[in-house]
Amino acid sequence: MIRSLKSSVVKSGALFALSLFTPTPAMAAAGEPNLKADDLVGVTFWVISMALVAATAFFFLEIQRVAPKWKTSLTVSGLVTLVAATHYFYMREVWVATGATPTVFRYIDWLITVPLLMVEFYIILSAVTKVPGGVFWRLIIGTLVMLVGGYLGEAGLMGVWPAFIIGMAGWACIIYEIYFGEASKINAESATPAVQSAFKLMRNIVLIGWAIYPLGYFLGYLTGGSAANSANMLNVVYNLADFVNKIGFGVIIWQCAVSESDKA
Ligand SMILES: *C/C=C(C)/C=C/C=C(C)/C=C/C1=C(C)CCCC1(C)C
Repeated sequence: MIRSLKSSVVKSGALFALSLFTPTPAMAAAGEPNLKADDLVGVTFWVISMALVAATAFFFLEIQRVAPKWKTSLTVSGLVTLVAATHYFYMREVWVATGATPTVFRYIDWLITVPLLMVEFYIILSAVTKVPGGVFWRLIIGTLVMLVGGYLGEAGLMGVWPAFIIGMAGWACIIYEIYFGEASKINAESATPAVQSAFKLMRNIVLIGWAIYPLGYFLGYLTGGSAANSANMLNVVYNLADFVNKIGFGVIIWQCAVSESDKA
């Protein structure tokens, strides 16, 4: 009785929170520019923002299904997609209304969501063993170097090539930590089989899924193509990358949490 009451409170809370972030069609009716049929980049902004909303509802609702020590990971996954969905509503408006690349919104989103994703590595290991704080800090510092580098390049505050190299160096630090550093050793030595396989999948996402971002940067700034083509490529590729790396990453954690919880 209490349990079902609690779960319906959780459910209505999650749905209410989502409804706050879902803009009404009135926004489009009030003279805002409409999404054009040939604006494929704009369509990807819409599709991804809705997928992020759905993923957020899913992760939050599934919290009640998993064992207590897995709830935090699912909460963080839901926060990542919630923060991203909210930024996508703004990015989509900028793109549809002006055709400009929403760089500032994009980087504010990344500045919040990428550290949250990094924290997931720390949390899933901490659910099964003791993890030193250094692991956490190395992941966060790598993230900041990567994002600050990218931003300086995209905002025109630095040459696009040197900024790219700084960003790549930050990403390399993260990859080192999760493939060869302390985080990887703790996983290999102390984690349960389900955590180990989730950890490995997650780090493959950071290596392969995340590689889509520097590819987007390259296509957007370093090919010497026309400004319009470059902006289209940049935004489509970043949008696709967010779909894989925010929703896909969350689904892996969800799968791990469910299989570990059902075992108990
Ligand atoms: C949810 C958002 C995510 C997971 C964003 C990830 C962003 C990156 C992995 C960005 C990487 C970049 C480089 C490795 C080089 C410089 C340019 C960046 C910032 C696009």
